Amino acid sequence: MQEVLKSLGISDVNPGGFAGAWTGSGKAQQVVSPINGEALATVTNVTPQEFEAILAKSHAAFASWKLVPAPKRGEVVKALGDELRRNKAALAELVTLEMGKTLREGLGEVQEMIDICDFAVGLSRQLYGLTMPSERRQHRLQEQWHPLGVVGVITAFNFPVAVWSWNTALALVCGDTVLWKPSSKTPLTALACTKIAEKVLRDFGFDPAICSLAIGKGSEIGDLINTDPRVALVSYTGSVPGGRHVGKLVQERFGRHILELGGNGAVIVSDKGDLDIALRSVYFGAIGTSGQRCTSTRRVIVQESIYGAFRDRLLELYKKTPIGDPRQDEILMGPLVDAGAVATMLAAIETVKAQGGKILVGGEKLPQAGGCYITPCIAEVSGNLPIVQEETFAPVLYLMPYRTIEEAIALQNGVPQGLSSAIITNDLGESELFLSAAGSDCGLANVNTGTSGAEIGGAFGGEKETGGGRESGSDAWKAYMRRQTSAINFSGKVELAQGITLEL
Ligand code: UN1
Repeated sequence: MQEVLKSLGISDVNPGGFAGAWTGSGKAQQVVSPINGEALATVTNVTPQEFEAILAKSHAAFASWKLVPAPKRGEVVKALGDELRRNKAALAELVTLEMGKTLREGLGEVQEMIDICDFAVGLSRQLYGLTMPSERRQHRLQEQWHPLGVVGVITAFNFPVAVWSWNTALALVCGDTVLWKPSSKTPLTALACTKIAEKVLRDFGFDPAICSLAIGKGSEIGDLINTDPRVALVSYTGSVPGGRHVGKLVQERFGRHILELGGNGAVIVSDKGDLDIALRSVYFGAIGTSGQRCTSTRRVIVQESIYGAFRDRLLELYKKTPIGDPRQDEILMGPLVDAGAVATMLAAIETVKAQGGKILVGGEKLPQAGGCYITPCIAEVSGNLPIVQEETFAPVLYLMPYRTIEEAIALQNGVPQGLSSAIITNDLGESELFLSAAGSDCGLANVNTGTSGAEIGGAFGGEKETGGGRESGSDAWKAYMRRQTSAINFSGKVELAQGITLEL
């Protein structure tokens, strides 16, 4: 355990701030592993004064970074991807140690970082603007994309490194600098990533403040990011109330934001689908990362003619779930992130019962040290009860029957969140309806694969209370740049648009 920390440059006590130099004289926080409650290392928070210096340096670094040609910035991101490849095993292990996801999922998360770097390298030569026909003779209309500024990246504990990389890889090729505030539950992985970025930037002779870091507890540091006009874009991943708060503060100063908030993923299991695919998709979607993904499957909507058969087979899988130390290969579900998450899950189960739901399996706290292990739970419900409409960030799965496909889609859409959804069917009419304007209202809508595990090539994000932001692939990069439209006149005369004449 100590070796992996050391190999990633983490000591017993680490300053939590970086903008070319490491600082952090604020409160010290000890990080313990949810695997067994053992202490991993200590991090000292940045003070508001230190934060100010970090932001000033990140802002100053933007002035020169934005002038570096985009394909050259892409070379830096290529080297970042290579450095992540070299550190893949160690970084994955640290993710597992710090937040408890299984090692195979930790490796998948680091792979996601590598993938977005590769994507961004290609993008660095494809930051295309359009040219449009002008309505005037010998005029040209064009648009260009310019670097935006400092991007404040506020991330959650559940994907402690991938979400930073989605934002950072794009921001860097777009010519922006990054100021990262990670979850206070996962500061060590943030230190490790920042040290990797620092090495790469120094190797190229660029200002390492291009990838800055400010670790601090509570909303103090977050609010300094949200309210400061030097932060051009705030990319926030977290809860709906958190996003509402960030959105208001950033909008107040007309800053930009990308909000990636709660999910409430549902899978519709049709009688015209493959039951084995349905089972595997739902099972991984619900217990993967111990139900702590935004994209986790929280609801299964099953056609009534196969409801009993599906439920019984899923219950069998749940009862056999190998739960334990997530570093062991045979384990499919590790701990929750902390004892508070277990308490939240237990409270939600009590609410389910009070609202008329029936617990079919799970929800038993296990005795391991650290108090973070619990068996995954399935609750049978008649529909979207009030508790079902809330995102409980834990492995609680709600099972409900449907009769018609229209009814299933209405149930799927009948929650405030709109991130991820899926249908398991081999019926073309059903899958096309699900993907049509009359279908899923989510940002992610899958067919014959589950709600989680989105690839980096697509835009990631969702609608309604999920916040509307998009990160990662497709044209999500546009949020990290400012668009400039130009009319260029080479006629030697003045001609006004819209046919307006000017007699002098
Ligand atoms: C998140 O849960 O915040 O689609 C991100 C997935 C992962 C990312 C999840 N690629 O499940």
